[in-house]
Amino acid sequence: MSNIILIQPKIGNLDSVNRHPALPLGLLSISRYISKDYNVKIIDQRINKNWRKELESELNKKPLFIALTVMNGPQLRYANQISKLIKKMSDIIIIWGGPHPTFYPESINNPYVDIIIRGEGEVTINELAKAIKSNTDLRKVEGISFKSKNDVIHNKQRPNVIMDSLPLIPLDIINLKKYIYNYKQNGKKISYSIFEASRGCTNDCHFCRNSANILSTNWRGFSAPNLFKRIRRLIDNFGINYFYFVDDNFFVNPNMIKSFCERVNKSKYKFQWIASGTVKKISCYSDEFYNELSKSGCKIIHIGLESGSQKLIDSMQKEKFKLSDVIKLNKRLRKYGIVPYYEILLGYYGETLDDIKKTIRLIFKLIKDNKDVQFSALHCLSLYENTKLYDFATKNKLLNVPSTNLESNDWSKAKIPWINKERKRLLERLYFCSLFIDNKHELVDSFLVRAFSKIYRPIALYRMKNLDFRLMFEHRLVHLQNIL
Ligand code: B12
Repeated sequence: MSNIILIQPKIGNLDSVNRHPALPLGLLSISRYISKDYNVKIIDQRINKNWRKELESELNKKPLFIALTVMNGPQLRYANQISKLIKKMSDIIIIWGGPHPTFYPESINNPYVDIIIRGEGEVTINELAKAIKSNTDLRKVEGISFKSKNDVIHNKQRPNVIMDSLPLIPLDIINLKKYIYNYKQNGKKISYSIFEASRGCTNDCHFCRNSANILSTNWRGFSAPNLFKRIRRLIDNFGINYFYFVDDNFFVNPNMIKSFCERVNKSKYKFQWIASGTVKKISCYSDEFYNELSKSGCKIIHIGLESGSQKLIDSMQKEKFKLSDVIKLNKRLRKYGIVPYYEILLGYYGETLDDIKKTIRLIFKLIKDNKDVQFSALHCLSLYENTKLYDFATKNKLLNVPSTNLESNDWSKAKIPWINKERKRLLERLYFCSLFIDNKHELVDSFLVRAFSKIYRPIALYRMKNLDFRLMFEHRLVHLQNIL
């Protein structure tokens, strides 16, 4: 059997505060088919300090190829470093897959990359492995871009998978324990992991990768029985009892969710879960529905709010909603013990100081109505190539460089071309304070970070409410910046 090496590069500062990095779901997912016919090995740079040694020893065994998962931001920098290192040591084929090459196919021009896989990788990597092994024409493999002599060839896009048709993820190829986060909650042992239930999104936020015209990201999910079966396997075999569904929009199909909750509620299985959705989708559920959700263990819902300015919401989101809907939703969720976690970003095109103040006022109103509420860090948006916002910026000549510097698309930095120095300063200070305005830090491994958060919270709230950043030097604690 040939060997295939898959690499999970580091993410960024997050790695140093969390001892339990997220399950490498992308790589596990693409191993579903290939793990049967090849020896698949995952080298995870986040957890293996000796990854270089491991890589060297695997290279000596002459694998069929090495493939890396790459998202933009700091991970892209690590992926570049690793690929360069491999090219120095060998002539083994290097493949990149994941969100970055998918939404930026130009990454095939990177001198250290031979092939990129665009979009979902499960079927493509299997076909590609067969083609490489049998030395057949790569032009027949849908969903890849590759170099051929002095040319770059972009093959046709592969259609998206039907979720229920996917085999189970091969958990035996990793040491799962390293990815499960165990902690105590009210004296009870919690074993927490990420998982996925659906792909794609129905909203079309102009800053989001789902708005990229380059790929169809139509929404699809597991059916209720299938999702429940996959979850039971993780509970029975690995004792996981807290799931974070990383889907962009879990709440699209009410019938599926209702049926999923009913199954859970009728069964002996008890677990908790977190998922994300849009304001519009979550708001239209009935009280009875929320009751079922809450009984089934739904603890936190991530809600794509994005701004406290109606004008900005209307200009960036397809699914229209009013801010008054959010205030109602906030109170309703409280009744059912479900914590709303609002996703908010700053720096959208056209955002004024007054819009920022509106967002802050809304945050404080939501906290006043529901003390458990949580917020994402108020990071400045990252401008991703090929999104609607990026296209708009290109057409209107707003970009001062031909392409954004994708490597440094880091949440802690305000790096968009249309904000001035003063606004950048404000956004970076707001970002730092927003890390500590609620109790989201409770899930962070580092005791130091948790302790700092508790002490700093009142100061963070004061600074944010009054936009008072006098004598502020604490945001220079860069290692704390990327943690939440
Ligand atoms: C969990 C998660 C994280 C985790 C870690 C993930 C990990 N693997 O270690 C954490 C919280 C650390 C994280 C951090 C960040 N994230 Co994140 N994250 C996610 C999230 C929610 C889920 C990823 C996942 O597991 N999906 C499920 C799997 C099955 O899907 P997948 O990874 O896309 O894999 C499929 C394909 O992409 C492809 N594929 C993936 N890898 C590979 C590899 C090969 C070789 C092949 C062939 C195919 C392939 O095949 C897979 C199956 O079809 C996604 C959003 C999403 N819904 O996917 C964002 C997402 C990946 N994150 C994103 C970003 C930008 C970040 C940050 C860099 C943000 C920032 N600007 O700072 C930060 C880093 C912060 C820091 N400074 O340290 C973006 C990437 C956008 C882009 N164009 O690259 C996403 C898509 C969110 C978004 N909508 O914008 N993230």
